This record gives sequence, C-alpha cells and structure tokens, in this order.
Amino acid sequence: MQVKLNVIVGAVVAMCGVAASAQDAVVKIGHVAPMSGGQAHYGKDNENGARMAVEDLNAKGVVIGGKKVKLELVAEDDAADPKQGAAVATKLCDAKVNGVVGHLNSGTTIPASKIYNDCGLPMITGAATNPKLTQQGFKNVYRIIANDNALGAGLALHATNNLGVKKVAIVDDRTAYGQGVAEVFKKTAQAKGVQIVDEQYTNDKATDFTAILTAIKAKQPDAIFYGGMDTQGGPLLRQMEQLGLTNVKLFGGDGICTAELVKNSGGAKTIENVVCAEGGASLAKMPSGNAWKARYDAKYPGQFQVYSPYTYDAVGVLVDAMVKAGSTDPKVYGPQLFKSDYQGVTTKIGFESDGELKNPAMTLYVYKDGKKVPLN
Ligand code: ABU
Repeated sequence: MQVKLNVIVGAVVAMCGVAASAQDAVVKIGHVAPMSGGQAHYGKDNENGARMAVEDLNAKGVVIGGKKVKLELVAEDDAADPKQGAAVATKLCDAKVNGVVGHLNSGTTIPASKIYNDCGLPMITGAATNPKLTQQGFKNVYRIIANDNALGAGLALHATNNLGVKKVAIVDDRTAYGQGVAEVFKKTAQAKGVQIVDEQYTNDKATDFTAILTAIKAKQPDAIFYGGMDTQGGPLLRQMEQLGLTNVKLFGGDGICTAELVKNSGGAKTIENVVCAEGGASLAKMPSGNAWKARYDAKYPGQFQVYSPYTYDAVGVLVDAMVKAGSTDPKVYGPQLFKSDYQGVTTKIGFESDGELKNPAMTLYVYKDGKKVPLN
C-alpha cells in the first residue's frame, strides 16, 4: 500500500515537474536591507520582491548541473547602518551563501561590496544608486537600476528645460546616496544656468526641518532639491506647507519617490509640488510590470514601495547564471553574470563591464490625488 502511495505521489510530482523536495540541494540567496528603523518599509518591500522570486522559482522548479535544487532566502537586517551592513556581509560570507541581493542603501552597499568582493561572493543591488559602487574595480558587484548620475541629471534637466526653474536651494542628508544625488543635480543645474541660492544639511534620523526651511525661505527659491529618503522627505514637505512654501517645487531622487511619501507628509498639499525620479521604466512600461504588481499586491497588500521588482529580478538573474553555468559555486557561475541576457520583469537585463545595467531607463514622477503618476 505504501509503495502504491509513493508511486502516486511520484507520478503527481512528475506531472507537475515542479515541487522541490526536502532532499533537493539547497541554494542560499542572501538578502540584505533595513528591516528595522525608519527605512524598514523600503526593506520589507525589497525582501518581499526577493522572497517572491524564490517562491516562484521553487514552484517552477530549478535544475542546476543536472540536479534539482531548492532555493532558500537568507534574509538579514542592516538597519541602513554602514557598520551593521558590514557585519551582515561578513556573516553571509561566513555562511557561504551562494549569492547576495542587496543592500538597499548606498551607504551600506559600498562598504559591504568590498567584503563580498574579498570573499568572492557575487552581489546585485536593486536599490543602491550611488555611482561609486561600480567604480571600485570589483568583478562581482552588479546594479540592475539606473544610478544617480541619471536621476540627478534627469531631474535638473526637467527643472530647467520644462519648468523654467531659476533658483534652487539644496538639502541633503549627508548619506552616500543623499549627498551624491544632490551633487549631480547641482552640477547639472548650474551648467544650465540655475542659481543655487542655499545649501543645507540634515541627517537620516531628523524630523524637524524648521530651521533649514526658514533659512531657505529667506532666499526665495523656485525649488528645493532634497537628497535623502521619504522618512525625512515627508516631514520636510509638511513643514514646507506649514511655513508657507506652497509654491516651491520639491525635487528628489528615487529615495523620496514612494507611496509612503504621501503618508509621511501627513496629507500635505505640497505633495502636488513634488517631482521625483526612479531608475527604471514605470510599471506600465515594464515588460510584465502590471501583471507582476497585481500578484505582488495580492501577496503583500499595501507594502509596495519602489524596488521590489528589481530585487525580484536580481534573484532571477543570479539563478539564471547558476543554471547556465551548471554550478552554484560563486567562482564558477560568477563570470556567467557578465554574459547575462535575462528577460526580467523590469527589463531585459545585461551588464556593462563595470557591473552597471546596460541601457537603464529613467522615469520622472509627480503626485496627483495622492498617487504617484509617471510623466514619461
Ligand atoms: N537609491 C536611493 C536609496 C538607496 C540608496 O542608494 O541609498
């Protein structure tokens, strides 16, 4: 009777050709993002994307080197803190995971990338956008989203060419991301004849921007550029409204370009003054963005922010390289990543020799009726 049951179960699995069994070799994919603190909503979204990819691939069935494997996500929290990011990177190297998706923040990803490089572990970020990440000469560091050179310059060109902005104040949170994207915006805007009337600095824990905004108000800018995340961008918007800066545009990169910005601004009308940029196509223009987003929303209601389609694809690219190389050994499949030609949810993914995505898209957004709307 037991033999008969095993035969039936075996036949069902063979028909589906998909289910991973407890005996399958385990392939560990590390994922790192802030899962605690003020940026946990981004981290949760990123982790959801990676987890969804692992579940989809396991359901479909993955065969590497002739053997069925089971993917397992090893999810870690770096709290957006460079020191914690480095500690987690060392932990993932020691745990001998097969590849890493992450980190989220440029300030954690750049130092962590050296640790992964030293232990020979390929990593792909779907969120960290500071250009310096891929300028270190590492052979196992990849990014599948446009970097801040595209975001900062795209925003500055839109501000000058399309909106006639002449006087800008710049605020950044002094993180690798915030400072970097603000510098690119400033350089491009100045080259277009824009006057930078003030530069102010904050940090990624701040909540009160009254002093900064009061100083800026006196300089009468047409716009403020904020280099930082929505955790500060939201309160900054609310305080702009409270101080009467209601006709001043707020520009920012992907860090503020979230659904959460609306919540964090406490319903401020100044949300209508925001123009932000993301390093990819809008969901509607991604090859399978809308269908993917509907599945994501069903699985993780209300948790979508920005980067989950990219972390989803990052897992797909890593596993595709392992399948093509017939090995889960980073030394063997690592070089295959450079030859990637992978159809993802976000785009067709291939890499430049420095690890940057080939031909990345960039999309500008505004907010209408409390919702983020693409401009291009
Ligand atoms: N790309 C914005 C948020 C992540 C980062 O680069 O720090």
